[in-house]
Amino acid sequence: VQAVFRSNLSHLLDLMGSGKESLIFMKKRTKRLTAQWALAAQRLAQKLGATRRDQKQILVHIGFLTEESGDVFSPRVLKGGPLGEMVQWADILAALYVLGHGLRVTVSLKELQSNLGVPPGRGSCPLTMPLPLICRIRVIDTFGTEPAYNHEEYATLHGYRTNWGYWNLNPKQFMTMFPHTPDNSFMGFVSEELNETEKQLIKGGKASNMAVVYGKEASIWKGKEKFLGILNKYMEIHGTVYYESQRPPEVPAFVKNHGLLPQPEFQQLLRKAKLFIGFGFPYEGPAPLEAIANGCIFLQSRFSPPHSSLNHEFFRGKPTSREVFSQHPYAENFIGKPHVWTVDYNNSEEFEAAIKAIMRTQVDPYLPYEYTCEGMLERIHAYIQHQDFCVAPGPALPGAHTSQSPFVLAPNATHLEWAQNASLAPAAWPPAHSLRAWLATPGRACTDTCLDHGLICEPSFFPFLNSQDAFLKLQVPCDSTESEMNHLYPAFAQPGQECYLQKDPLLFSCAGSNTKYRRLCPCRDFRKGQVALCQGCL
Ligand code: U2F
Repeated sequence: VQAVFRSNLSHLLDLMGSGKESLIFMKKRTKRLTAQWALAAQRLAQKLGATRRDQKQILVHIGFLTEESGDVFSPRVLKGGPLGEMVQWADILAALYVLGHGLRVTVSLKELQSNLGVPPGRGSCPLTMPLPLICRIRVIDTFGTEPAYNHEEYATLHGYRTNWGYWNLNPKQFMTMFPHTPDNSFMGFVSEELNETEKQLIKGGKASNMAVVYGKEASIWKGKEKFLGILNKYMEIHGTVYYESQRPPEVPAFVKNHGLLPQPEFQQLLRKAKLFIGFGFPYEGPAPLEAIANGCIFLQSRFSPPHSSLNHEFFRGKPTSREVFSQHPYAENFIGKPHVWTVDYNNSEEFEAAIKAIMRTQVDPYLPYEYTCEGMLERIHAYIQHQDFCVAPGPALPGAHTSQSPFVLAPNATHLEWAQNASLAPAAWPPAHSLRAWLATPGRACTDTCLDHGLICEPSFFPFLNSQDAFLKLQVPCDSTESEMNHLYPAFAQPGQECYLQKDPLLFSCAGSNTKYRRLCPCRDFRKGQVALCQGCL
């Protein structure tokens, strides 16, 4: 069956169920964005022309919202708790629905099990799932799971075992909120897009001295008096901090606190403001993208040393060793100046100078293509058409065989999965001709090495580099070659001129580095504003 684009989302709203504050938030968002989704669908349909799209049957289990997992989100929706995840879940559902796929949504373990036809107790976690289902899973995983943490035996032996991960999935089955490491698939979410008239209106209506502070929870403001004091010399400060009856003590009296706002009103506030200022938390949320899309400049602190699971409570236990150099690395690296200013907050002069310069800087509202509705539809369309983990070439995955029965799963994290059509040909994707190999400098990860060359690491190309022949072609002088399990291999160790090959394809990893090694890195090009897709990848 061919998938047909949908522009009426009322049936989706019914599918999403009701009752919980989290679902109410998600449904309001979906309803508000209906026109944007419809327009995006029209544009993508035009772009794809006569491309055949198969309709998939997709079950989305929102594990985090189930009673079985404790549903910590729903009670905090109206109290300043995280909304970023719900933004993403709403947008994923909308994208799948608009693309025309068959959709089912479950928010309890019971519903999940009855949809899967598995006995109670099974089905919520890949480790307890029937094998044929495993290769059909997609896991929505905000911060990502690096291969070293995903490989159960390796993680256990080498200290990478955390509360999450070690599921032996193809790392691409984990789908993230931002493009962290290309070992995972970048799923993303959307931000509202402005048309030209709206952009002009907003530019004209900006108050150059109005700042909005990033942070709906009072704790984020704690200990920030010094910065707020400096900022207050130049700008009128607004906040959207949740409070019960009186002003939270962390928020100084000179701040105009609106309380937690409904999403559309928060957008309106951003439209008037010049500056959106972060104080270091939350990490990597949607709000800075919304601010920039509404013509604000985002000012944030540089982290030196960088935060990671090794030194910061928030990241501890997360299956990643990624080092975070600022509150919002995507904003810093993929957007940058003039929209994003990353400065050392410990240096008051630098901080103050940035505020003064920002007040004089004109910017246009800006939204990267990958965070528009069309960009998200394009990306998910490409994944659905091309990613097939049941017939993965190279890596021998558990449950790597096809079956007609659709989908599945999830415990604590939210998981999303779609059925793959068993007849789908395992065509190489991305196409192998986009491979560009690079030998990293000692201590450099493949993620960074590829970016250094204006490219992106592509883990599915590792098998092409994992041979003596590949080392030879790159003119690496190997005195000897060994094959071992190590997530940094293939690599070259300088003293001794030894070349190392990867023994277990499940461990191929763009992330990771060690000064002992020069890693052999598979890179590819990417579309401007759509880093997940190579030039010839649609
Ligand atoms: C992140 O979650 P957060 O919810 O803290 O992320 P934010 O960037 O603050 O924004 C989420 C949404 O909240 C909305 C705003 C954003 O789309 O439009 N909002 C609102 O409705 N009313 C207001 O007054 C202010 C904002 C992140 F997404 C998660 O991955 C992290 O787990 C979490 C903790 O670091 O931070």
